[in-house]
Amino acid sequence: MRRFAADRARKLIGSVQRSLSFSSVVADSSSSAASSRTPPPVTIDTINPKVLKCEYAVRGEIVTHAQRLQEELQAKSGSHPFDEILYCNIGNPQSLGQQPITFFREVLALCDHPSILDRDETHALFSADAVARAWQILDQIPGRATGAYSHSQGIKGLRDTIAAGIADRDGFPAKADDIFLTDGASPAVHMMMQLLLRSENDGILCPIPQYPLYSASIALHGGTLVPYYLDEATGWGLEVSEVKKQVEEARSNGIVVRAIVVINPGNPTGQVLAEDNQREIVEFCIKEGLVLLADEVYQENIYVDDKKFNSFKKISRSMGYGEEDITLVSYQSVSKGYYGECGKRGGYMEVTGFSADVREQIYKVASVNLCSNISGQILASLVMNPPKAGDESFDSFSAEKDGILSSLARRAKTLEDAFNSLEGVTCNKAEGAMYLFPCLHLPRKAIEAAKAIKAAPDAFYAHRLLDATGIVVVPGSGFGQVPGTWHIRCTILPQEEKIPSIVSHLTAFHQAFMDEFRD
Ligand code: DCS
Repeated sequence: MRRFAADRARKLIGSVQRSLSFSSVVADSSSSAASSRTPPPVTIDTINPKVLKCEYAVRGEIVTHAQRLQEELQAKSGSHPFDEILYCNIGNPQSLGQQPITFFREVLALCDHPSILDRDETHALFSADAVARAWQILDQIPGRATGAYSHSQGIKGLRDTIAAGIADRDGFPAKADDIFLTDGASPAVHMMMQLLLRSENDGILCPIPQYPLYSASIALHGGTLVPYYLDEATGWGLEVSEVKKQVEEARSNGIVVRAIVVINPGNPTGQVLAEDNQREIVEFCIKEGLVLLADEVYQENIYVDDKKFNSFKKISRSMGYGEEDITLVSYQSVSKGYYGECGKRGGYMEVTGFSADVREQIYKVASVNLCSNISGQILASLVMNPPKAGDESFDSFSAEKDGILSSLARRAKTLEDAFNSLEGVTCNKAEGAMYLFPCLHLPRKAIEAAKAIKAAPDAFYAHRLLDATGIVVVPGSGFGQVPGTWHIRCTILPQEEKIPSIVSHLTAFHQAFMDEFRD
């Protein structure tokens, strides 16, 4: 991970130096220009070092390479041994053909163009409950102005709807005042890091492997990532004894551990936490005085019958703990679930257990960004309050939702089986979320070949896979992993009809790779 950053930084430095020497050649031919030339105001050496330190592998170097291959394919078909690039690097369902939920889009369209709400044709084209919902939402927006800035926490009526949806989900009350609507979950994560991290002596516990938004935002906000390792042997289990050990070690190194990130269901690891395990984590946070940052964006993505999503708020309240006992942030997003509306940028965080003066500061930070986009806000209210039995759209909505989720479950299982059938590959079940994270037991010669070109072995494998098949996956080194182990992350999102050909290409590639490097 670090080596790639350094390589990239060196490349950037190289290109800046090249452009500098070019300008000095030009300058040499015109001495008056040379004398007026001032050094560039920004160089790679003078930008914020926290920016240099920050990495985000999901859209990293391998994706840049894939985009280059795609351009080459477009310029000359047949230039590579595949017809298309399959982006399995990112959880972006609609980019791979997943269709949006009709009811959600109907409401969005009507809210954005309310002048059609009263037209006869509208009632023929849109479902009655979508029309009714659009009116209801517009009535909650001052002046029905969807193009106006809203309250910095988001439109109050939408937050009421979301709070009611959370209460329905959990069986415990939720308040609109606790909801901050954001442009996806990412800005909400940044906001909390900004609030918590005062210096590099402040640490945030993060699972390893983790979704690199966390390592990136901790780096950008100048804190320290305190890792706790998930146990691959027990299906990426979260052992509180491991977390405790890491907290103690961090504290002995002078780090003030402020919060723990728990991603449930897990990214990239796909595990769904058991209720008992969640109780232990809640107890641990209370005992150690940690903020619990619960990333619950995959709450609708569960693929196994024996596991169920439970929010940390529900777990802590059901243990009898109230706001005064535990400080909890829950993130939700419109990007995931069965809706997959990543590009609409909607989401929220529910913050509970902060004192009034700290809450004011969170509000102040939110207000600096004015507000999140209104379509994203509307969508967040829709995903937390979808059509109910008896509504006109209910049957078609349920068919769309169940169709997407059951297909994702089948794709997860087929790809899991495919990885497990490869020589030297073991893959835990994706109980939830959108990814598989198989472990590659690579031959010694492959590891040496990777080292010879200064690449991490899993990055080397991922590059070879891309060059041979057009399949883009992310090397495990982008998420963190136990040193000496190698993984790749592959989404389960390609459309179902493409899965058999992905499996056969993957299998053929892997066999050839193993044959090439067999010890
Ligand atoms: N939290 C987790 C666990 C995520 O996986 C993601 C996105 C986010 C937060 C932020 O998403 P939004 O800002 O869109 O709400 N997942 C990335 C990933 O791993 N692939 O695609 C994006």
